Amino acid sequence: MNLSAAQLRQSDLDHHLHPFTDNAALAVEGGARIITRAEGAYIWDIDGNKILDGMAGLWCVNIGYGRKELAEVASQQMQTLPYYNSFFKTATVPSIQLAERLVDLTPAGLNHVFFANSGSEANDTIARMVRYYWELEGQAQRQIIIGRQYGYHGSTTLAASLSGGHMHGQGGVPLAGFSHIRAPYRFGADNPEHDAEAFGRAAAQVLEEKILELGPERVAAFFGEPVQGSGGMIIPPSSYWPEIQRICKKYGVLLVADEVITGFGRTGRWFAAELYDIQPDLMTLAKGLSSGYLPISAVMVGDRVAETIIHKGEEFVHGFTYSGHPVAAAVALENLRIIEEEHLVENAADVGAYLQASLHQLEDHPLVGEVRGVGLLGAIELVQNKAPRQFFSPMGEVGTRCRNHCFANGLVMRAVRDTMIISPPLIFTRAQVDELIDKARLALDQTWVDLQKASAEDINHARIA
Ligand code: PXG
Repeated sequence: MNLSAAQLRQSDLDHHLHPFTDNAALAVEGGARIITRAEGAYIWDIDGNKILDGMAGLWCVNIGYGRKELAEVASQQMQTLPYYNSFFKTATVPSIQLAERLVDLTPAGLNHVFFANSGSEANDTIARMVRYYWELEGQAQRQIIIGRQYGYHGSTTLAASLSGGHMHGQGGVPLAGFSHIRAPYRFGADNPEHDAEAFGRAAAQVLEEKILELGPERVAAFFGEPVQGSGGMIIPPSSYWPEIQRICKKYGVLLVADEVITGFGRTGRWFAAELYDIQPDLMTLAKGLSSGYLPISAVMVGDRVAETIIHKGEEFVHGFTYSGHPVAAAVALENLRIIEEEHLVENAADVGAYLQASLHQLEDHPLVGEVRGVGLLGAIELVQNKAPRQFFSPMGEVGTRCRNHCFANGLVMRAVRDTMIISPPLIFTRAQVDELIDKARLALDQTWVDLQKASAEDINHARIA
């Protein structure tokens, strides 16, 4: 039986609890937009609307939609060996090949891989691994893990604890053993220092203060996204990461780079660790690893931790049924082949530079306080007043309004608070950047008109009152 769009929408409302969604509000708004197919950088909804996907799904469809090669590889692997695990002294060919490929691609020193199925699971894995590492090193009191405000590392209880305060408060989060420092968010700072580099260093030095406050002998690791994605596209000044690295080294604290968003070409380099010259002890990978075609994630483990776990440890009692799933691993390998052979990292750098230049053209808009970005990541900050910088209050309403206009204009752009976020597939062309900027400008204009109308109505209401 073929259900109509309205029937599907109703069924969705009746039975499907959506992630990160106010399900009651979704019902009031008439239910979900149902996406039915996709090709390249475009998605289509059930009503036939064609929409430019400025978010690559959820920051993950790096090679774009509709690549038949991945479907064929998955089909082949399913027919040969649909499943086997890597527990109990077994392995599968794709998982072995993918581990080697990842060791080759990632920065030097990351020579071991542990597979999971999502970024959240990979980060859970790292938290257990680093605490176990310190136990094996005879420093079992090193248990505290430091994350950052606006950080996002996933939604399991542990990954949400590690994430910033916006993820805390519901369902027993945060767990004990996590601490947080501020983000290098210059545009959002109360008193942004004029000099970006000085601001970056100061934001990093908060880590040293926190380590000293907690006691270095109690701190296991620091987790950071090289660029904070879903926290609002927070791009650190170039002084930030070298200082973080110096501080971690000084106190022996393990440095974890969560490259779930920034990995696999997003910033115009294979990994943002290269861009910022970070030498992480561990690295989290997911999303672009398979371009979202199947769920798979990986923990890259550096020699320091791997040597201890392998040579001093016993059985590491940790793993998932689907760790190193052969079909997901085969699809990931094919995805990496396409990224490499089609020079998509270079395309992200090249079209990314064009995107950054194009975004700057929006700075003259009355709603735009700042644009920023790197590679194929972009952000547009919407403000009530440009100078002095004043955010809207309450935050988030104007961003949501702008996002809704974008959708209606045929563009997916995400809103974080009042920051519009862009993260298109790495196959993006200059023509698609132009299309994105045109649609974004239209949405900004429509949002501006809405705000003028609202304030005119406020004035009229005030007169009547
Ligand atoms: N680390 C980072 C840096 C992420 O961005 C995760 C870990 C968790 O990955 P999984 O696979 O467990 O979801 C993420 C995920 C958004 C949005 O709205 C962002 C993510 C997930 C869902 C929504 O921006 N990032």
